Amino acid sequence: MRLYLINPCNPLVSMTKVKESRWNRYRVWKPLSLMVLAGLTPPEWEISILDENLGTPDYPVMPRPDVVGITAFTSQANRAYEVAAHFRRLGVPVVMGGIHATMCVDEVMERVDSVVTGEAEGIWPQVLEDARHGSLMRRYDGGLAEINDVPFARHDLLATGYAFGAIQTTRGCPLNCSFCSVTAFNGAQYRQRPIPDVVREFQSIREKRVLAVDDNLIGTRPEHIARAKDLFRAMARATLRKKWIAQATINFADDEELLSLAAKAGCSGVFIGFESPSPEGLGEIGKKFNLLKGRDFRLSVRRIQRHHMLVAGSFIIGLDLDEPGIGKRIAEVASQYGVDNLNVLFLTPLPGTRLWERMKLEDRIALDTFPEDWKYYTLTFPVARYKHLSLDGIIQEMISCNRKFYSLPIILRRVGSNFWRCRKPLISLVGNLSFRGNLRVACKAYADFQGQRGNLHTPA
Ligand code: B12
Ligand code: SF4
Repeated sequence: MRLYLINPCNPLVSMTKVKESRWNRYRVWKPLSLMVLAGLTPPEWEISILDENLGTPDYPVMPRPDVVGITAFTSQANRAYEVAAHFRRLGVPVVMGGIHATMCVDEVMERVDSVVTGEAEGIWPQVLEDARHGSLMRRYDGGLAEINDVPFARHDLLATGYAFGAIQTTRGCPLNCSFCSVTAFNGAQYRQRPIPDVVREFQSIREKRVLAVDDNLIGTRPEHIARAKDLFRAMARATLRKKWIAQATINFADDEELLSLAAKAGCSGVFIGFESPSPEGLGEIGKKFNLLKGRDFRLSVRRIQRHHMLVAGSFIIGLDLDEPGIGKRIAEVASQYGVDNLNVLFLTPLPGTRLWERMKLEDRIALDTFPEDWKYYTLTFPVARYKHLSLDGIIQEMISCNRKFYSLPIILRRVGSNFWRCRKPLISLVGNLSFRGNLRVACKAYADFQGQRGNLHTPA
């Protein structure tokens, strides 16, 4: 039995163009969901994982599969349907799962043979068994998996061409920020995989660099932090010889022992969601957690950097309280905090989130010709109507933010300071120049977007 597991591309996302530049290897990330599904698949199936981010396979010349499984974030949904249509025309049953299938079941159900909602661990072997007998059901629900059942991902199945391996050590997040799908999809309970499993899986990864995809590797409560410390100790003991990066909340900086253990375990950088430069903004999106204990963000960032870990900060433009000038303000605040890289995204109502419900109710979702418009839900296009910012206005704010943070003199100052403190100046320089280089591409994408879809935006 032949199984194709497919990760569809989104042509609007520059990272799909991996063959155009060697540097793009650093922008494509492994589709871990498919590697986990492969880990759940019984041995009688011959599995191919096809990641369209590495180039679109020539499906017509490939051997006919018995079943096709497709994953998709919302931004990949259009392409997922094209791929599904191709295989359905050949009479091959198509199953789709993942976040978009879970949040938009009816839409997906119209375009594939079977939809799997939720996490797949408890249900995927059953789906395959039914497919083998030609008795696929229209819908399966995996719910939330028992975390000990998460299998080792099949790291051996993907082609080379990625700079980073991927691993997941926890699922779920209690914070439930209004714009984020994680709590709705993976639940509010923070579930942790057994440490020996994580360490052994780490050892099976080929790449020297690894992305821990956890939404928050360290968690928010004392018992979470204690587990993170145990994990880091076990990783250090296992001498993995890997450098890894992860996402974490800002409380990472609160515990010197945690920082020191993370560094010893190989952590080279963290991605932290600061989201808004103002406390009111954090209140609006439901992330007051960032403000606990009267936090000094600059000091927190410094503490992390002292352990030779880089800090990438993420902010959102387009909150209801954001007014003209917000772009420059974010760039200034990110520089004050001292982050090494800045990633700014447009506030985007993703289906299934609290923000989606609110914006829908207020008739503020500007791009709503679905499924076609899903391709713009990459957080790099303004798809909603914003309170104080017009379409042109919010795009200008984004451009001015990035131009300010990534201006050459400021990059040189940042990298110079890293050099002085012996903190990975080369990586910092490459990261900053790559973001700067992307600005031109982004401006072209905004111009195309304004030309094609801009007329739909009227102020909120
Ligand atoms: C790693 C990651 C990335 C990587 C992607 C790597 C990759 N190719 O998969 C990168 C950094 C590239 C990325 C990019 C983006 N991401 Co992202 N990302 C994540 C993150 C943190 C982890 C995903 C992961 O690997 N999980 C581990 C695997 C094992 O879990 P899983 O994917 O959920 O898969 C399970 C089930 O869903 C199910 N399943 C999944 N697929 C299938 C298929 C079948 C057939 C079946 C049966 C079951 C099934 O089974 C799996 C095992 O239980 C999630 C947050 C999260 N917790 O999911 C956000 C998340 C998926 N990302 C999100 C977003 C918005 C994006 C971007 C659009 C914007 C951005 N800049 O972040 C871009 C998309 C770019 C594009 N191509 O269009 C949103 C998606 C929401 C939505 N409705 O689409 C999430 C949920 C975060 C959030 N804040 O809400 N992301
Ligand atoms: S943005 Fe981060 S902290 Fe907020 S709910 Fe999502 S995963 Fe949790």
